[in-house]
Amino acid sequence: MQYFKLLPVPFLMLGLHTSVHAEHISLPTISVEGQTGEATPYVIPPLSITSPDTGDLVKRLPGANVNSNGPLTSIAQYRGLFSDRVNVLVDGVRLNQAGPNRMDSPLSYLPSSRVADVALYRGIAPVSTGIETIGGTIVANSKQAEFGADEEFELHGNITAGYAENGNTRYSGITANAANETHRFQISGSVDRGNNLEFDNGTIYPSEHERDTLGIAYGFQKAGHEVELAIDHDDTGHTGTPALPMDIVYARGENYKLNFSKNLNNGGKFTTRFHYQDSEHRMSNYLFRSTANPMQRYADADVEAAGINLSYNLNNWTIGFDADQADHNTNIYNPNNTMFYVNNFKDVERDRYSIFAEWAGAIQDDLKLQSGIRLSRINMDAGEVNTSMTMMGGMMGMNTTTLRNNFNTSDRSQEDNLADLTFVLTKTLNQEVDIEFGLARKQRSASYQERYLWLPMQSTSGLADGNNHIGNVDLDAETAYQAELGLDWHTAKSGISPRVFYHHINDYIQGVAVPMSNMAAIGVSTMMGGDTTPLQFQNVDAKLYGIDANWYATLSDEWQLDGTVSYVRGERRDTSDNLYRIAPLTARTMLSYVQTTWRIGFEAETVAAQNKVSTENEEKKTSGYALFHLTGNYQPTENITLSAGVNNLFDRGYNDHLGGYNRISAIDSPDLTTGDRLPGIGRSAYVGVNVNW
Ligand SMILES: [Cu+2]
Repeated sequence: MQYFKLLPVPFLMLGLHTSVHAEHISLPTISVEGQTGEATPYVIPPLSITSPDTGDLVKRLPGANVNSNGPLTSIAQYRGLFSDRVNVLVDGVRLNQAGPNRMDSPLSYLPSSRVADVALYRGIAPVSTGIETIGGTIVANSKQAEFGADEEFELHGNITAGYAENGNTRYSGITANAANETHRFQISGSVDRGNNLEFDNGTIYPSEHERDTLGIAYGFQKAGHEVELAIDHDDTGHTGTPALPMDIVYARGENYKLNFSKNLNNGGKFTTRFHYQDSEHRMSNYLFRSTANPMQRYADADVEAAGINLSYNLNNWTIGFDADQADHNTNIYNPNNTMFYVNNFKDVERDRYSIFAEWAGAIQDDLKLQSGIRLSRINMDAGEVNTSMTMMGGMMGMNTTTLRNNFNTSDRSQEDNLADLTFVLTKTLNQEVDIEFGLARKQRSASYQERYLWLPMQSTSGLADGNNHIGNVDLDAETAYQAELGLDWHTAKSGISPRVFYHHINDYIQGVAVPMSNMAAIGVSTMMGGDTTPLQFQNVDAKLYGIDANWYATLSDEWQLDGTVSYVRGERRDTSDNLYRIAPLTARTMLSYVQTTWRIGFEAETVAAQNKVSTENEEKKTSGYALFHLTGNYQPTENITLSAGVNNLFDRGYNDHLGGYNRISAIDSPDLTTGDRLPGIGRSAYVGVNVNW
């Protein structure tokens, strides 16, 4: 019996060998689905884990990538949209960030050693997956115990551990449980440690990390009822974010979940979830950086959030109600001088209330429809702010006073009404070919940073473009019109599922040059970090289009090929500029040699140059590159998988376009130039073990 949704098979296509190899290797569900059309959501098991970062798994989803601001700070990108635009669910919950720069990105809450699977709703995300899904929905799930078959309690578990040479990276995760048919108890935890990472020409400072997690869960099921209570504690310690102005001193907190579901006599199902999050975070500009005493800063941030999801499913219909509330604060201060402070964000509230109805099912034998409507109300507000800088003499005092007064007298209480509509048709042409056609309208309200960043700074949910930004309380919601055309061709031996998409986004929120009339903002920005051309969040118009595909081909009983290719182009429609931080054309191609108990994979990761960069964000171009990775797995027994490999086999030097710029001075980071793009990490040999019991 498989107690974990644990899929030790490190690549997708092994399932094509079901008959040959089924005896020793558990099969990923995906490969079974592979022959009957692609599953929704599209799921991948944790492939060979080579870092503690779950973002490395997300990158393998077609159309997906990650903006990396540090070793644990991966921000999901899907088809050129990222941060608050992508609905990332960790164990079903859209976690909030304590950090105004997304240092504790949602993916950072779930270490790769505890991941059961990551999944993507390709294309248009169903409205049932969440509020504000303009950039799609990505799901990461932790390993979970299943209920047993009878009254007898059984003990099961999983341990995943490994070591990577680059950065002396160590990771380990454990999940242990006792379960019978009615009860299940689970305890899980993880420990991640790593030193500064190396690239072909030296060391990236600071890129060390440390993180611990601990979780307990209890589940009960009887007569069609199921209840689950889960508490997760996370604690990230000193961790570098070289693409940001500060590093992580800590990010820690708790997440509580209470899930309840009931199967009704009429065949329907009622599901509820409550969640509560309490997270706090401290960052510093001198933990890993030489900063003169008077300029030393801490920023303390926190978020407290609570939410509820109710849904009722009967036949083809799902209807639901979702609500959540989040309260954010960030205060910047000098630990050596208690007189200095800035209320970066104070008493910020972002509350969402939403209802939806969705229909999914077959209209005819060969025609499926998935259609939904979601109506949401977003209420936002912020408290009055202040800073000790208003007491300073000269222009600084005058300008900060002006900005403070402008903000405090502005209409900070704002509300948006959002309406999402989706319509996706899938037609089966024959046993091997499905085509998909989708249309949607999706909306997103401004993030709290976009609205309430009142002093020109870089607290921008992880944009990491180096520009000071100021917010804009009057921002309108973004409205995207999305069209999608997909083909899914699948046979036992090979398959491909390309998707072409077009997003037409009105009121896209983007930083544009602060008008010269706002001399206070330009003056403060010039004095704070020397950015004489700060940006202000405004509504502009944008479009994104592209294609992504995943594919597989069986060459023989032993040799297989599979891969993904992702391309997106993002442009402004109101100017001739490009959108910022758009993933370049990327292809992953894996050639595998498979035997019953072992396999070897050789992977090429080829990335094109990105010359289509944002002038507005002063974005730098990057050149293309190819990386080669070697990976191997061996299953000595059914429950043990050993893995080993080498990433970036040829120690190729390269710059990941989504990796940000080096913010560290030459004193602290002698191998790099300040302001240049951060290098990607160099060669890293790794070993890992995965044991189920
Ligand atoms: Cu932070």
